[in-house]
Amino acid sequence: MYEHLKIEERGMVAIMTISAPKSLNALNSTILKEIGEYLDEFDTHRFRCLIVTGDGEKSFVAGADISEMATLGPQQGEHFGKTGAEVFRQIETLPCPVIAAVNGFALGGGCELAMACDIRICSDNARFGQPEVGLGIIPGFSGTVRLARLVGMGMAKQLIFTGKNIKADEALRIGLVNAVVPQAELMDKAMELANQICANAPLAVSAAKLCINTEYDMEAEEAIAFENQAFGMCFSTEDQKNGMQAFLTKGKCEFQGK
Ligand code: CO8
Repeated sequence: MYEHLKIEERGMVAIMTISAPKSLNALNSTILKEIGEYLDEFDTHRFRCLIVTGDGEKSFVAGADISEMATLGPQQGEHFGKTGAEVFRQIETLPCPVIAAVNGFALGGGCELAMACDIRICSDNARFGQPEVGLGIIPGFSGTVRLARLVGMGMAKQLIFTGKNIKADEALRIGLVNAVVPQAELMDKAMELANQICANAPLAVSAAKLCINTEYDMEAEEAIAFENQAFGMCFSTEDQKNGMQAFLTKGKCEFQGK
């Protein structure tokens, strides 16, 4: 049992809801620890997709907990940042895809959490931003790393230097989210995406995630070689045999993840 996480399981999809309503789901050390523990235990054989969302209709995550950070010194600040960055990296490297269903404010650490996920969709009331410089700090949960990769250097610098929030439609326009839907439809949309992913061969999806993440930082030659190897590995799976056989016999394959 977690104090600040609600976990739900719908078939092959797990849903992790961050819940700290009094602070608009702001991330404190306890929540970061709980997310880390949940991901450590995450059953990648049973679940083929994880959805991350926030409790309530107002906020996904309104940032790192400012009341916890207010009195930190440099070493403690670095430690807090490192803790968040490590947990977010766990999300990014989880073998199955992770969808952020952003249901409101995704500010500071909340925007950084969404960016650590593979796919972001949001409700029409969502707001994104990196307001840290207005608090005398910088994005510390890898926001300076991931925002530029997602929306380009110029837009990332504008968002981080001004600290201004943007609305859902602007987040869509700059490619920070993949889709905007009415709030009442957010979880249905997230589940629809998740189920589309779950219907595919999980080892192949996982290999594709590893490839995209890893190859991003490689030179082209090295990246292509990495993909070649992963592609070859797919041919050692039963799913590849069954998937291709099903196509050739005009059947449907229920992938087993083997
Ligand atoms: N931390 C702590 N408490 C928060 C936070 C937060 N990030 N956000 C909101 N709360 C609390 C408020 O203090 C308030 O508490 P109370 O009712 O006790 O006064 C409650 O949540 C409700 O908030 P508001 O009354 O402010 O609600 P509004 O609807 O008026 O405003 C906003 C909503 C716009 C979301 C507003 O709350 C806000 O601006 N929040 C702060 C957003 C922010 O600056 N986030 C970035 C934080 S810094 C960060 O995330 C850095 C990440 C990297 C860390 C690296 C470590 C070194």
